[in-house]
Amino acid sequence: MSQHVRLDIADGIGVVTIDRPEALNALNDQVLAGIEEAFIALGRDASVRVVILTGTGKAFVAGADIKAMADLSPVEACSFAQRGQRIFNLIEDYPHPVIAAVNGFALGGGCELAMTCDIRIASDKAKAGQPEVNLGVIPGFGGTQRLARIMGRSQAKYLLFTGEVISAARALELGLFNEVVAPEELMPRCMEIARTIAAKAPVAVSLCKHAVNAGTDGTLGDGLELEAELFGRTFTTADQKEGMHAFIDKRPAQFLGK
Ligand code: DAK
Repeated sequence: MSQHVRLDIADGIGVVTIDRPEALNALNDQVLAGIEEAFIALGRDASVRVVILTGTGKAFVAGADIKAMADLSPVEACSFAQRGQRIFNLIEDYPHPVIAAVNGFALGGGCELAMTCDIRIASDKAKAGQPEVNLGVIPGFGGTQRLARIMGRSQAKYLLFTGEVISAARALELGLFNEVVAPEELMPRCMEIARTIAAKAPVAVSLCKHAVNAGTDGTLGDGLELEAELFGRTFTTADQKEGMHAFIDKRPAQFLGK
């Protein structure tokens, strides 16, 4: 694992911590490699049901590393973007929910990283934005696309054009953050949500994620067709039988993840 990224797994919950506080957790090659290694390792661990992604210090991630990017050639910039997008897709396509615990600045590539996660819980000290226009570039890790899908085109364009850095409270209003809590409550609240999700039927949770991700960008008809197919797939699992019979028997369900 990269020196800048830690992975801890306990009780079905993986915690990925970006730990490069001296550069506000800016995404350089080592940090990107560490995130990639962490999600590959998580993908191989069948015990994991939920992942929390966070940063150390006063930033979640303050963006792609401007110092590392400044003198890239166009070919190197393209390869950097492709690498970043591949890693961000790995998180978005990870089969279990990923919660961003946004502990501080989530700017540029950091805001884009948080947006690849399924749920964003933030400290009231967090700030978010896409300030790339201040640097003469546009977001390269999916920001124009995911921001508009989360908050609508008009609000996304405002943030993209102005580069404004917004408070956690404003990000909550815009739907970028799901919830804002006091800093000391951030990890306990994320763990509480993670434990709640981890207690549900894992295949059903995973298929919910897939249905939303794969089904909401096309027509409603196509999305409903996908939902019906995935609904049918849950009836191939032991957990569907267990969940329904536990309800009928008036007892808690014991899910096996199959
Ligand atoms: N990159 C590199 N270093 C950074 C950094 C960053 N994004 N953000 C902060 N740092 C470093 C600072 O340079 C400083 O280092 P030293 O001077 O101590 O060596 C250290 O972290 C502490 O930062 P500050 O001293 O600035 O701390 P403050 O509390 O005063 O200010 C700040 C915090 C977050 C307001 C400020 O650091 C800031 O404005 N940072 C830059 C935020 C930003 O502009 N982020 C967007 C980066 S651009 C693409 C792929 C990806 C992208 C674009 C294209 N393709 C390949 C097409 C993505 C672009 C971005 O993310």
